[in-house]
Amino acid sequence: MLIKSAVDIPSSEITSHSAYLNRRKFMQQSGLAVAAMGLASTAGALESHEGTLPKFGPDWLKTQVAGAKETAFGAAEKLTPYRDVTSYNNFYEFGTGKDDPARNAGSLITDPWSVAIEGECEKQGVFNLEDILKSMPLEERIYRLRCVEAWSMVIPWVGFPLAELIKRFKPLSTAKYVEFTTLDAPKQMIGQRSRFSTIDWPYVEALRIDEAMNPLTLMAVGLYGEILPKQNGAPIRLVVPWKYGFKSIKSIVKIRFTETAPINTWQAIAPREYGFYANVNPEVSHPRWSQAKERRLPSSLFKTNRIETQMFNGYGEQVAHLYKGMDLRKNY
Ligand SMILES: Nc1nc2c(c(=O)[nH]1)N[C@H]1C(S)=C(S)[C@@H](COP(=O)(O)O)O[C@H]1N2
Ligand SMILES: [Mo]
Repeated sequence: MLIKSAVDIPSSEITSHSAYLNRRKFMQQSGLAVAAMGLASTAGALESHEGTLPKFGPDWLKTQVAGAKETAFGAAEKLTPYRDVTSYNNFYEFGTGKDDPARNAGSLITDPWSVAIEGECEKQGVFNLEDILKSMPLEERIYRLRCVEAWSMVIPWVGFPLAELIKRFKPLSTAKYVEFTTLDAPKQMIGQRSRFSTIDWPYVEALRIDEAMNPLTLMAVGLYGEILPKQNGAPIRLVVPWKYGFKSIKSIVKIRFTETAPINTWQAIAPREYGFYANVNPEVSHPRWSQAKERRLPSSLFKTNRIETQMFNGYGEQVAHLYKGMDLRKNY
């Protein structure tokens, strides 16, 4: 049953940052007040995107995500609405059209989920998601996401620094790279069944270990205060905000520490167009288009919302030191 809330925040306001945070605050406060009165929580009725919320996923994860700590990350940024974040996607395992993942990802089984830890580390093994997230404090971080195709979004993620996870598995001194692999399950993923696919599944991405350990690098398990929708990479994905979106690999089932640089999926398909680093860089064009500007979603024919692209997607202060002395034209 849907209980009408006492405070209705107009949907036109809901996507602005302050409205979102105020709503969260209200939900927390009302949650407390309601609990004190011994009544069921009505917080769900406040959701502007009610009806499109994930109806799958284990309760323990939903509870943990809902309790994520707010942070100051990206607080000045205007959020891309939930609808755009969850209906305009790249997830080729579910088709190549932007609306294919939202339509086709329902068949993905996200619970139970486990992640295999392999390679140059002390603690290898297969760990279920619940154990990985146990005692992992979740936080909310608002990050810009810049796709190599020259569109971008602003997304409030819920997750934890990848560094926290890496430390637990005790990488050896020979671990120079960290490789991530997406689920390989053609029965669940219609795009993996396609005979026309140019991708050699499963999707693979990797970072240098110092990039992986950078405090900005996030493992996300939620967005907009909810668990990740399947089209956004449920139940766990990478988010590397200073790199083009294809580095932010979805639905991860394996993390492997390696001594040599892995070959990533897009790098293997078109090495002249997609390099290992893929740092957002307005000065280095893609061979087929300029990277100087981007289309910030939501955008339309009449309001294209084109903005200047920033070096390292605006995160240079935190990450430029990682590439000191490197020629970023060669290391694209
Ligand atoms: N496994 C997998 N991960 C992926 C992709 C993909 O096709 N498969 N697409 C990437 C690209 S190109 C982008 S821009 C982002 C998009 O993330 P979003 O749909 O959550 O905005 O996911 C990245 N992660
Ligand atoms: Mo992308």
